[in-house]
Amino acid sequence: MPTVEADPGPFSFAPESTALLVIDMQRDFLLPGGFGESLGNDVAQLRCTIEPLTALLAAGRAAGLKIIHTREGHLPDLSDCPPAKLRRGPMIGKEGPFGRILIRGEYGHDIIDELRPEAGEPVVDKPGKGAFYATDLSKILDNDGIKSLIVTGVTTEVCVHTTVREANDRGYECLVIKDCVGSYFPEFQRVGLRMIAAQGGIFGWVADSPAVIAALQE
Ligand code: C5J
Repeated sequence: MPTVEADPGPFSFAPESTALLVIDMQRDFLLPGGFGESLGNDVAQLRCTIEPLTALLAAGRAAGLKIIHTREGHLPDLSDCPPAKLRRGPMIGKEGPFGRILIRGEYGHDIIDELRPEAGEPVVDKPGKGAFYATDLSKILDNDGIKSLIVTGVTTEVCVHTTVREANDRGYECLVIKDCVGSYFPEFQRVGLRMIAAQGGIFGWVADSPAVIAALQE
């Protein structure tokens, strides 16, 4: 069974029951000139994940891992966007440089070209930060007997963290890939990753992508 050197200890996984989860690698969050940048964020802090994630995806596909992508966003009429979220994110649904911000079907809502899903890879649209809330993710994982998740994407302390916490409570073993998750805030990246593996791995494990790629290729 492939085993990866990780924090707080070795992480072993069976490829046939492991999914590689790619969270919210969307243009609205990652493109220069987009929604994320318009909030004053430095998108370079997220864009540094693209290259390692491209390599990890290639290795995951070659090893036969199930690949699942997610996108955060809402229906055009915003009926699935809680008023409380809209009050604190008033730009959601407004016209931006890449279409209506975080609205399904708009250019900015979709996944960046570099990480475009391949045919047959599920794309889970989620209205919340967690990938389990109000989605079919549990069913998709159950149907394929998935027990372990290799977690990547953005942002580390928001959608990645929420999803890992949801997954951990549902009994999945989560390995978070440190160079394949990104935050606009270096401090949140550092502390977010520490929080996953603290206290003996309270939410899961943390490792580098080269270690996972090497394990997949053994
Ligand atoms: C945020 C996300 N940060 N995908 N979304 O609002 O983490």
